[in-house]
Amino acid sequence: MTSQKIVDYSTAKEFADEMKINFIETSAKCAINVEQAFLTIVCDIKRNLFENEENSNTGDITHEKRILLNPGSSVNMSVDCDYLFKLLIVGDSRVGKSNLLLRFVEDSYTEYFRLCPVDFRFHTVNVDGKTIKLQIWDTFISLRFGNSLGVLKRSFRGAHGIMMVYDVTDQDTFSNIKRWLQEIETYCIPNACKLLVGNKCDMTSQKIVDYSTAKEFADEMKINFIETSAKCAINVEQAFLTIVCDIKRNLFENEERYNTGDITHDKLILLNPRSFHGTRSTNCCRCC
Ligand SMILES: Nc1nc2c(ncn2[C@@H]2O[C@H](COP(=O)(O)OP(=O)(O)OP(=O)(O)O)[C@@H](O)[C@H]2O)c(=O)[nH]1
Ligand SMILES: [Mg+2]
Repeated sequence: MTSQKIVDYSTAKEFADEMKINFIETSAKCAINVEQAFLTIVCDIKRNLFENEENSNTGDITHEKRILLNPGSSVNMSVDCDYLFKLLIVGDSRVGKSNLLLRFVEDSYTEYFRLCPVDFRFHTVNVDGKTIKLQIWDTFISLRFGNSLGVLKRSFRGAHGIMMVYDVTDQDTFSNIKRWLQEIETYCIPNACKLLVGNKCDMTSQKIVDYSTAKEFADEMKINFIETSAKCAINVEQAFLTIVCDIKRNLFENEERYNTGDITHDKLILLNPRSFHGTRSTNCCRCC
């Protein structure tokens, strides 16, 4: 009812931002944003649940409360894997973040795909005989909106690895990687593994950011770099495996530091859920 509209979007958005709650305009009559509204709150609950589950793992909330939030989880879902890694995919709008996730998790691709501002999928990989469960968070958060950064900040919490994606046909998305790096440095755990991903490499004739420029930048920043195409399934699995191996290497370095007393037990079990659940005895080798 645009002509009769009195409460304008920006007033309501400002209020919602102030109250730190999500906001969406809908039309039940014209089926505008209705599903999106429900999905937004569902994702929020889901994120809340997993944050609580993380807090439960670190002892911040009680076991009873966690079960209340997740009735099917009296047996923690992370026990069936050797490691549980949290990955985050960030980057400017339309660079192909969701499609990279879709390609990796479902081997599919779509021209139009939009998740809630932050959502995640699970995917399990096997690396060197270890079962690694990945909780991969997809975002569509813009650096331009202050409030989104609040959401981003929460998403960054506990992330072991971050994929920073740009579009090889769009210079701005590459230039903004520096800003994404700053956000990561601000909000992420120290030593979180980073991977620079140049997506849409199938669009060779429109390519603007060439491989050597991006590689030089990545080398300078001391991060890994890979070009991918979610559309043509080029290097997508490779990209995810690169960051997984990086995190795993990082973990073992930390485990060594734990053995030499440099790092606390709490930090270690966060990285290795199976050891937390007691299937590994204290004097057992790390391969259990
Ligand atoms: N040619 C080509 N197009 C791609 C590729 N990946 C994604 N696209 C297209 O780029 C557009 C954006 O893809 P998305 O996966 O939705 O991008 P996103 O980064 O998740 O976008 P937001 O969620 O809006 O931030 C869609 O039209 C995709 O079909 C790719 O590898 N090659
Ligand atoms: Mg997306």
